[in-house]
Amino acid sequence: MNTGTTKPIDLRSDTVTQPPPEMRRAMAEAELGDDVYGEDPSINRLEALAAEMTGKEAGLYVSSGTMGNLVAGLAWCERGSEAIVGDSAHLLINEVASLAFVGGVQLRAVASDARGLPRPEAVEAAVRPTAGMFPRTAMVEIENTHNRGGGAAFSAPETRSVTDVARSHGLPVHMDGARIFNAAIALGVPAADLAAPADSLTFCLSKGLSCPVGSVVCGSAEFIAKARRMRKIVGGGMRQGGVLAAAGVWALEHMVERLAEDHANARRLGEGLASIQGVGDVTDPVETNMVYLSPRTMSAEEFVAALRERGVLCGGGYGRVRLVTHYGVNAEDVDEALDVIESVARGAVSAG
Ligand code: TLP
Repeated sequence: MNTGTTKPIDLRSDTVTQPPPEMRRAMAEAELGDDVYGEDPSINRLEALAAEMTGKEAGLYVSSGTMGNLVAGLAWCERGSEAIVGDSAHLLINEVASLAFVGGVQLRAVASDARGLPRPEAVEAAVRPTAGMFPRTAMVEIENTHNRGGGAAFSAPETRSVTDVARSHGLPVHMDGARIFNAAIALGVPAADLAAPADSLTFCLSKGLSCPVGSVVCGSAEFIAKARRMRKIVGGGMRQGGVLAAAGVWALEHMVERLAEDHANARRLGEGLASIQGVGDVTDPVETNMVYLSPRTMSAEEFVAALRERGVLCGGGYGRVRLVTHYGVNAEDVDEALDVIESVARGAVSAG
């Protein structure tokens, strides 16, 4: 039995990434002002760059992806209205019902395909009639890349199959594009092309782009002005937050292209897992930086615990183990993790 790795290999999430030294330097040297007065040059620069790269008019720096999706939802949806989401959306499952809690917005979950895209016919059927007794449908939400969908990267035509339905009812679309740059690199297109079918999007700086914190909401100038008020309501005024935003500027300039390495490492991991006899079902094809494994011989929780004991960290639940590649993991780490996984899988097979 493989007794473990020489150092912990953390495949739980790309949120565990540490800022590179040059990014820390950019943070230390950032020009600062009071963002609530609109005077922080580093935040203003980040917001302008984010808007340009996503093809939107304006941007808004927020502390997290959860805050970004919340303030966007609050800007689109009034209390007592309803937002349509796919039934495996991060917003529905992993954001502590924030829109319901803070905004009084009801989420209506609709069937999605295996990669997480809401089915257009399910979205069509979920739009409420305008009669007095119904909640008003106020927004449709989609996710790209899709976390529970195995890191699926949706092309603009795929996304449009859903957003066209929203548009035919005059509904705005918010895109949870936490990993939109992973999608753009995987598909070989600008992020702006993928964001185009949506009216607004949130993307994260503190995942594969390796910033310590932060996300940006992008959309029309009018929408961002509303979202800015909502950010203030939830206590998200940034003051001298430029010390953090400078990391985001540096990341957008230097960390986007390298996401291809994470994708290559994830493919290596997926192929390695698929070649381990009896380990279970593995994401195929691996589209971006995530690999899911449904272990055959033990529960996901047992699998995660057995790997953790041997220095490989990953996440697990609902019968699946998630492994995510990122800036802190290289090809040798992937190979070392595969050795550990093979040994755990072999141990379980011979014990069973
Ligand atoms: N996702 C985290 C966990 O919450 C599951 C992760 O490790 O993947 N949208 C998507 C698609 C996300 O994956 C996440 C974070 C968020 C939004 C929220 O971002 P944060 O954590 O910055 O609030």
